[in-house]
Amino acid sequence: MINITIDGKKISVEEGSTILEASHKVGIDIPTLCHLDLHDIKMVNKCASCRICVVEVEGRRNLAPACATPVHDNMIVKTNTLRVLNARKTVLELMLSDHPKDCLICPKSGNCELQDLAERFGIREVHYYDGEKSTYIKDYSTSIIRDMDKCVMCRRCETMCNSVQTVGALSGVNRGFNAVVSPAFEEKLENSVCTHCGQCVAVCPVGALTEKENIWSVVDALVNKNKVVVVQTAPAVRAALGEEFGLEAGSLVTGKMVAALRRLGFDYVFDTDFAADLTIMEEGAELLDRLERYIEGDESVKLPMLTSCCPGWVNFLESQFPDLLDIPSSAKSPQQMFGSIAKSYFAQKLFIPREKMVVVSVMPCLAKKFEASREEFKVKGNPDVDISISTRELAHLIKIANIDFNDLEEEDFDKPLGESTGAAVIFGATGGVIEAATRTVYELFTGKKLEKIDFEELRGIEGIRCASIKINDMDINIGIASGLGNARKLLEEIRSGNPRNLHAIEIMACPGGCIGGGGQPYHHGNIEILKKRADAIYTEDKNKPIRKSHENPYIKEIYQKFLWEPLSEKSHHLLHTSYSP
Ligand code: HC0
Ligand code: SF4
Repeated sequence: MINITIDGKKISVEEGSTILEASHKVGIDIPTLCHLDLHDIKMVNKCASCRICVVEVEGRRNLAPACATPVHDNMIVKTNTLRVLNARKTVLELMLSDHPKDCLICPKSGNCELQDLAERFGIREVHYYDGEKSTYIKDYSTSIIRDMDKCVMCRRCETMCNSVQTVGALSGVNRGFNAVVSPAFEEKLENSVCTHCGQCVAVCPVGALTEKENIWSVVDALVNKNKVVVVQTAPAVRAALGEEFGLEAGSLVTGKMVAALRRLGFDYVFDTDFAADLTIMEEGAELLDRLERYIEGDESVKLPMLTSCCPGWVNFLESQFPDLLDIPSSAKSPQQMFGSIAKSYFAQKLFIPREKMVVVSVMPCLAKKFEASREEFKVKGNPDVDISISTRELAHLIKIANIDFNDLEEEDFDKPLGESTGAAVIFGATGGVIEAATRTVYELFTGKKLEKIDFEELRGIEGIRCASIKINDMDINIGIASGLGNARKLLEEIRSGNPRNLHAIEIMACPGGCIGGGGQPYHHGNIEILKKRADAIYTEDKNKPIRKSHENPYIKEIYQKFLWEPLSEKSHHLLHTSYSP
C-alpha cells in the first residue's frame, strides 16, 4: 500500500492508483471532462487530454493531471489551491474559445458536462476568443448526429467504439484545429461500419454526438386528423423514463407513461412487450425445431441459434461476421413484429388501409431508428414502423406538452396489442430474451408445467455469462453476451468450433442490454443506475399475473384468428426476415 496526503487527509491506497482514484476514496471531488471509468462494463477512458483535473504535487514544478499521475509513497497533493483553480479556469476558457455558443438550441443543453463545468467555475466571459476555429459540417446518420465543432477531443467515444464495442468506427484524426474523432477517411458515419448502437452518444460529455431527434415528426402525425396514430413502448423505457422527471433510478413508471402517451393524443397506446411475447412464440418454435432436429442427428442443423432482436447487434453481425449469417433466428425484432402486425391484423380490424396508420415506437435504443428505416421492413415504400423516438425524446415531448408526469394517475395499455406477460418485460435486461424463451421452450418441449419460473442463473450484468438448463434429459447450454466486444468473443468461439457446445446465445449490443441503450436518460458514468433499472424490470415481471409468453390470451387469439401457428406461412411472411452482408 502507498501512503499519501491529499488536502491534508492521510490515506493508504493500492500501488498503481492514480491521484484521481485516491481522491475519490476520500470523497474529494476533482472535476474531469475526458476521464470516464465505467468499471463494471470494462470501459476506462484515461486519455488525459482535457487537463481539467490538474492538481499540485509537492516537489513538482508543473501541475499534474490527477487522472494520469500515479501515487507514490509520502506524496503530498493539493487539489484546490488558487493556482489549481486558476489553471482549470484557463483550460476551460481555452476550450470554450473554440466551442460554438449555441447552448440555447443545443440538444445536450442541461446534460452537457462542459456547460456544467463552465457554471461551476463561474465563467462569464471567454477570453482568447479571436482567432482560428474548427469548422466542421454536421454529419447526419439515420440515428446519430455528429457535430464536430462541439467535440472536445476527450476520446470517450473512441474508447467506447473501439475498446468496448470493438466496432472501430471512430478514431482521432488530424492535428490542431483540424483534430477530430471521425470514421476512417473522414467518411460519413452512415457509410462506415457504425452499428448505430448509440453507446458513443451515451458517453459523449458534450453535444458532439447526439441522437437524430424525431419529436416534431411525431407531433406532425398527432395533429393530422387523417391518420390513426399508434404507439408502442419498449420494455426498458418504463424502467428509466422516470429519471427524466426527477424520480429515483429504478422507478417503474409504466402506468404513468401510458397516461402521458394518451394525454399526448395517441389513438392507441400499445406495448412492444406484446410483440416480445410474439417473438418468443416464433423464436422459441425455431429453437425447438433446431433442437429436435439436432437430437434426431440432423447434421445440417445450425446451432447455436442466436437471438436476432437487437438491431445494433444485427448490424454488427452483418458487417463483421458475414460468414455467420445463417445462424441467427430469422425472427424479426419485437419492434418490427409489432409494426407488421399493427399494419396488417390491427389495421384490418379498424377497416383502414395501412397507409392511414402511423406507428410510432418509443425505444431505449438509437439503432431502432435505423432498423425502422430498413427497406425490407417496408410494404410498397410504407414502413411498418414510421417513426422511432428514444426514451429521452419521449420525456422531452411530455415536457413540451406541459404534462405534469409525476402527478398522472396510472393507466393501462389498450387491447389487444397492449397485453403482455412478465416474460416480455424482461427482454429489457441482458439475459431476459433467453430466459423468456426458456420458460416457453421448457413447457412446450417437456409438456410439463414449469415449477420455478425465475432462471436466476441467466441474470446479471457481467458481459459474458453461460449456464446449462436441463430440459428433459438434455442439458441446453446457453450463452449470453451484452456489449458488442463480448459478442465478438462468443462469435469468434463459434467460428473456431463452438468449444463450449452452446445451443443458444442471446446477444444485445449495449452493455447491460436495452436498459443501458443509447437512447436512455444519461447515466453520467454511474453504472449503478443500470443495475437499478434491471431490478425494476424483474420487479415488473414478478408483479405480472401471467409470466410466460405462450399464456398471453391475446397471443393465443392472434394465432387462432390470423397467424394460425408459429412458423406458419403467414408468420414467415409477416414476422421473419433474412440478413445480408
Ligand atoms: Fe429492446 Fe427489444 S428488448 S431490443 O433491448 O427483443 O430497444 O427495451 O424494444 O424490438 O421487446 C430495445 C428494449 C426492445 C425489440 C423488445 C427485443
Ligand atoms: Fe461506434 Fe456504436 Fe457510436 Fe456507431 S453508434 S460510432 S458503433 S459506438
